[in-house]
Amino acid sequence: MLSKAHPRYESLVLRDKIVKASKEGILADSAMIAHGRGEAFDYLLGEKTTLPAKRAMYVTVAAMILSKNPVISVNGNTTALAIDEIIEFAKVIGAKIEINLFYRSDERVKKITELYKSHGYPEILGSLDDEIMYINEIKNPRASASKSGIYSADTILVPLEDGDRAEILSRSGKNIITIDLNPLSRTSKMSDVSIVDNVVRAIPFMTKIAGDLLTQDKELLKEIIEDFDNKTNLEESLKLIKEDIK
Ligand code: PTJ
Repeated sequence: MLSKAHPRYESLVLRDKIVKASKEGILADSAMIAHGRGEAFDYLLGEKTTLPAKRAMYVTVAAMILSKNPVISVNGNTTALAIDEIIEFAKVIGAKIEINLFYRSDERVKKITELYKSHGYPEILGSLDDEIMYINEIKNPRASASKSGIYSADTILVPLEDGDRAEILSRSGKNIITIDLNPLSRTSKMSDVSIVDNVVRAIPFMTKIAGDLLTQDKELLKEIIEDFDNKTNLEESLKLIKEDIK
């Protein structure tokens, strides 16, 4: 039993979720390595949501509201860390959720599908019985996507993504938004909007923002998007890390 008095309580709770999900067969074998890398960057960011991250989240929510078919792509880690928060955000923002795994196996897809169902989300895409297509006609598991989800989406939120897939998606002409604690990752650099924050803080924060932005004029939402420059925003995140180290 973890003590709330422990100075690293919140971080330990996340580790606990990852360990549990790993034992249940939800995660990829290398999921803990990915989590550890995320932890290291979160530590350098002071384990808080920074101003550039908030800015990117306003842009994300505005873009998702204005999109015709926004989709949230989920993998093992995202599911283990924030399944309920993702379902809530998807419902508030009117997005679909699609399972998309880097290390895809029928067994993991089945388990993750069942998990979403048991958390009250039966309409999950990317399941074994879903119709799968190939983005840019690339016959490679990286490019596979649900016909009514990522394949036809105009905006895709891809938390904790790997660089290869972000690159394929980015070349498809869709709006690609990532949540990645590493501002130097290929995914962060390839995406149109990169939220440098922990997925467990970012998703609930965006649900809150959505409550506000859904009531706003569409022109204002367009302005929020037009004023944003991802490269400059990523540089600001890096600058914050450097200042923190000093
Ligand atoms: O479930 P699967 O099969 O799709 O596999 C998922 C992983 C994450 C194992 C796979 O996509 C992978 O290997 O990813 P990478 O290449 O290790 O990239 C993961 C990125 O997510 C890294 O840049 C980490 O810094 C970042 N990251 C890790 N934990 C978090 C995070 N970003 C935001 N929030 C986190 N909690």
